[in-house]
Amino acid sequence: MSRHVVITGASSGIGRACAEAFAGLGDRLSLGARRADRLAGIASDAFCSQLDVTAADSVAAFVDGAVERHGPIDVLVNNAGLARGVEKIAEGTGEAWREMIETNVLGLLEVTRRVLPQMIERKHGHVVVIGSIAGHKAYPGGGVYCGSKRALQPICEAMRMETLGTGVRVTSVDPGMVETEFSLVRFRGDQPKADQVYDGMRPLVAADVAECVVFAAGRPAHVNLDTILVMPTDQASPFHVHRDGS
Ligand code: NDP
Ligand code: 8X3
Repeated sequence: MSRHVVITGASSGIGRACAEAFAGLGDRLSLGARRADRLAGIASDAFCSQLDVTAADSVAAFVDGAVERHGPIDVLVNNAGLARGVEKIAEGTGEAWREMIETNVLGLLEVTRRVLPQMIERKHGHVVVIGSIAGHKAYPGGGVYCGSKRALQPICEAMRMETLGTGVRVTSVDPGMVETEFSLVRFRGDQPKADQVYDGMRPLVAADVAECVVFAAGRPAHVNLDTILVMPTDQASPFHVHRDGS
């Protein structure tokens, strides 16, 4: 039976790939991002709407619009997120820190709190969170981004405890390096620097991560995949990346 799948940050990368994968299974989609013009055409009959997860009124309007179009939400994919900069803590700026924490943590919470009560009431639903290897291992220049992704682990753990007995599932899909617009955003539009990140190694592509999301969401109702850590074969940790010639 077709599910109503809501995806935040569907205008690019992993979010877009998730939208394409669920659309291929015939699910009903609600897609949000700030660049709403990019959402049109991803899937026919999708509810596409401008969404800024850092703005509570935008989140409320998006979730209300989604439910109005496609009914109760079966799967929420909390994907919207970003890293901004590679400054060390001593050189960082409050602006970039706030942007990451407001998007990756507070934004995710705002969307989730709008959706979760309906799932608990229906005793059915699946919250998928896109975490990161960065939430498992910190690295210099990534302190705040890593912290924002680490924060998702206790949030997911607590949600599992709080929804125990309701049938609601919570899965964290935590990828290593994925070639998307992520590095371009992190390096503030500097394409050569972004390309360098993946130089000589084979990163994951967004569809690899989407497959994990779709797999988790497709398990029988009694099975919850807690955490999926998915890495490129060429990456063993943030510090161990095999590159041609290395
Ligand atoms: P992209 O930059 O390609 O996509 C990020 C998406 O998030 C875009 O669709 C963007 O849409 C959306 N987004 C950002 N800020 C907001 C906001 N305030 N409100 C709504 N949407 C927002 O990168 P990825 O696909 O790689 O990133 C997706 C997720 O995967 C992120 O959470 C990231 O941290 C995580 N991740 C990425 C990895 C990688 O190596 N690429 C590895 C591990 C995790 P728009 O700008 O239109 O609003
Ligand atoms: C993105 C992966 O290793 O660049 O979450 O932090 S990493």
